[in-house]
Amino acid sequence: MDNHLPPGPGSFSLKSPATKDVSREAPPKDWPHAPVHRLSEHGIYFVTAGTLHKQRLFDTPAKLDLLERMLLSLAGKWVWQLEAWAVLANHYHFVARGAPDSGPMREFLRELHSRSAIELNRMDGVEGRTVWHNFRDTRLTHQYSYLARLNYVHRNAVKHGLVAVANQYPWCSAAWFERTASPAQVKTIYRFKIDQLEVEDDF
Ligand code: NI
Repeated sequence: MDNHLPPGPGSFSLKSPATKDVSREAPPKDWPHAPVHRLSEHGIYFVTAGTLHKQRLFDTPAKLDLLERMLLSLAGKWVWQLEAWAVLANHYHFVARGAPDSGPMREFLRELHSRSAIELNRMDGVEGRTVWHNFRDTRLTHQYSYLARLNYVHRNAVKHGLVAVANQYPWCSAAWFERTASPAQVKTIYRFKIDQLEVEDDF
């Protein structure tokens, strides 16, 4: 036998290509349009929602990705333009601008909470676990309070001690804002004092 002969065509097989279950991946990141920074007659809302008992349920990058992407894509579906957002392990905040064809905020949040809970429970292999506790939405009617809350949300990861500089936190709007807004807008917003704001944020 000559061991140096190549193997016959029937003696080897190609590895089957790796299959990827895309249904298990978070939806693509659906970036909002550039921020506007004027009050809107259709309403601008500041929303905070927390998990039940403030449990840190979104405690991995994949779970934070899931929640952030669902927030961004459902905001698009319900026609709420996100201007600032921060997604953390046990709560989130956002500022969203309404338009004439925006759907009801409560319906948008209901769908976000129900779909994110189902998907998170599936990832964790648990059934029927309550994920969300409540939410608070405030309509912003004064320019100062609106702009200060934009800054508050962009920088929320810093407030919670997760990063030193807001744009280092991947699941918030800071890096997007710095990339999308004009340098003057960024400067103006980041200058707003936020330590005096009364925001429920003891998460
Ligand atoms: Ni917070």
